[in-house]
Amino acid sequence: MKDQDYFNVVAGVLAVAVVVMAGVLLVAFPSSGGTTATTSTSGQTSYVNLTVSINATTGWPQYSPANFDVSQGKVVVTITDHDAVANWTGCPCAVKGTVNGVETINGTPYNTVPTANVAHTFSIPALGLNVLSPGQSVVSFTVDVANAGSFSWFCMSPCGTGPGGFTGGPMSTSGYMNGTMTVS
Ligand SMILES: [Cu+2]
Repeated sequence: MKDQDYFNVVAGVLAVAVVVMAGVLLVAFPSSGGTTATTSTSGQTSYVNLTVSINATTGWPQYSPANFDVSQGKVVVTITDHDAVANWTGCPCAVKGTVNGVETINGTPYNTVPTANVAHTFSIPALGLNVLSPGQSVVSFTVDVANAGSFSWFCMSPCGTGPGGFTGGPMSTSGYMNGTMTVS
């Protein structure tokens, strides 16, 4: 018998032995309750639906919900923006911090959003996230969140129309153009 043949025979015997041992172990230690695996939270995908609409009492644009919970992993966010079309010349309109660096607006992907209609942004500096939300549109993006924690988001667009001018009203009132995404 050549050395190579001998090696093949030994390898074959070992392979059979491993399979038999695995079977013995399965019989000896059946998993309790039929559960064979636990689900890792890092593999989950969370879905968040936000709307931007005009608050009937204050007349200010408002994200809803402003505060929400997600799981670690991929977070798919959809923003339905009912606010009016608004031009923001010179806006920081590059999409940042999303999966593939894109957001879709009414189904079309963008890396940079035209300034002609950017009513609001959804920005989380701690995650390097910047997403633009044009008025009268549906925006969607995915952000991969590796760590648990509380992440403050806010709108960078000067959309305030109340006391304090463009940085007042909804920009400076909790729950309108700012809030918290809690990741666990
Ligand atoms: Cu805004």
